[in-house]
Amino acid sequence: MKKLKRILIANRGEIALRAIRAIHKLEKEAVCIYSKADKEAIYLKFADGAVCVGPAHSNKSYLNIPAIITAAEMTECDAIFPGYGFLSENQTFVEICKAHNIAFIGPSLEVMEIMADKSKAKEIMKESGVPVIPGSEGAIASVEEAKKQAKEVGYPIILKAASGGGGRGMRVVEDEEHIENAFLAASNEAESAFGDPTIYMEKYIEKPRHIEVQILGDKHGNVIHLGERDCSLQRRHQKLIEESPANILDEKTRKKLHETAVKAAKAIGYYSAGTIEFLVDKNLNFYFMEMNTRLQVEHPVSEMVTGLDLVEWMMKIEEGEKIPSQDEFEIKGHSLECRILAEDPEKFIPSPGKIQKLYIPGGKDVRIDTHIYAGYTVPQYYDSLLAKVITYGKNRNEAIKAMKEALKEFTVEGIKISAPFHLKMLENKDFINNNYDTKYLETKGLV
Ligand code: MV4
Repeated sequence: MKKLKRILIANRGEIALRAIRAIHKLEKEAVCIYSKADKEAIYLKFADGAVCVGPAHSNKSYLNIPAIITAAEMTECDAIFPGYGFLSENQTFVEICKAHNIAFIGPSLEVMEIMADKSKAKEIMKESGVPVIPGSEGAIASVEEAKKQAKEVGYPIILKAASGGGGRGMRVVEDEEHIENAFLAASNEAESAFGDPTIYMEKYIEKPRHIEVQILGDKHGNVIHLGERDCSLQRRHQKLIEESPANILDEKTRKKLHETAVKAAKAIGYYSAGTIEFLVDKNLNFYFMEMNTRLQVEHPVSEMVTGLDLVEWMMKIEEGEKIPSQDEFEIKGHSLECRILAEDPEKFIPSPGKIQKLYIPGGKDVRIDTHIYAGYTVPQYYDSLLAKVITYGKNRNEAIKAMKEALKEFTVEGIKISAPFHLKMLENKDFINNNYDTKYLETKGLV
């Protein structure tokens, strides 16, 4: 496998800048793509090249495969880094990169295929000895079958789209009376959202925690974990605060969770960075939910507690380098991430526009990943992530304290940001006591 010289970043915003930094650290060149709406992005000046790939709408720019491949070829890039979102889990894109002799910095097409079908992924995990949530064996063909299976599984059940993610095509069903409508609605929703009406069924886990394990695999069959993240504080499937480690776990469960994640990744021959998501019930039983075959927004908290640079490793893994062994690094301390959005903190509606005044916090235990600057206009076309504030401490309390200080300092004038909401959560007794679940914000009427 050959060394990469120039890498095209097929993304925008904070993750594009994050990638430029990793690429330069490895003494390679970075080429950015950008849409017309992003032509004022400051990170384009930090890159070694920048190519406009189309108008604002992402279908015509950041998702425009022919334009992106052309940009890579014109600038003689030997690899593409996809970041998260956009084309990061697009199998067609991976195939086209391959056909053009451009390396895709991510996992193999084969594992992406397996994990894209949630129902199939579950079957493979079950066969590999990974605990899965009890439910239907594969897809459910009809309302009659749904009724029959639900009787066996026991209500409440949850219907999920095989091609789903992010909660679309999902229905919780309390009793037989409601299953017909729920099944048809879920199937319709799945068809229109993903072009695939396939539905499968699971026992519904009440008030779960969402805990995921960061893994890293290389092309020599080695897999390591970088500990777990607790991402339970969400609003409509959007994560708001993430942290590592998950303090609700005891040492024994944590060890078992890590071993299970490594076993799962090894079973499919996974390489690159990936995340195995688990649902954890009240009794700390954990179950495989799905695997994300990409870098995630919240990867910095895992970097903070391990000292490893995930983006750097994704590139080195692509080049064929061996990853460090599990005992070559320690997992220590505690890290928290708040996603600062261009959003009204009370009404949760987007707040694009021009940043008139800006102060970005700092300090020894504070890391800020952001692409914004004073005078920057936040475009309305993309997701509203402005900055990730990541803090570190010896323990959870210290990380929370550092976060409160950082958020109080964070000053943005001209548009609204979500920081006041985050600050409120950091003062919330249930959050402080780690006593919440994935439905907390909705249940408590906090959103
Ligand atoms: C579940 C569940 C309860 N029981 N599955 C939501 C997103 C999708 N990836 C899976 N999800 C869930 N699956 C069973 N069997 C509850 C959720 C869920 C959830 C999970 C993680 C984080 C936030 C969530 C919010 C609502 C529902």
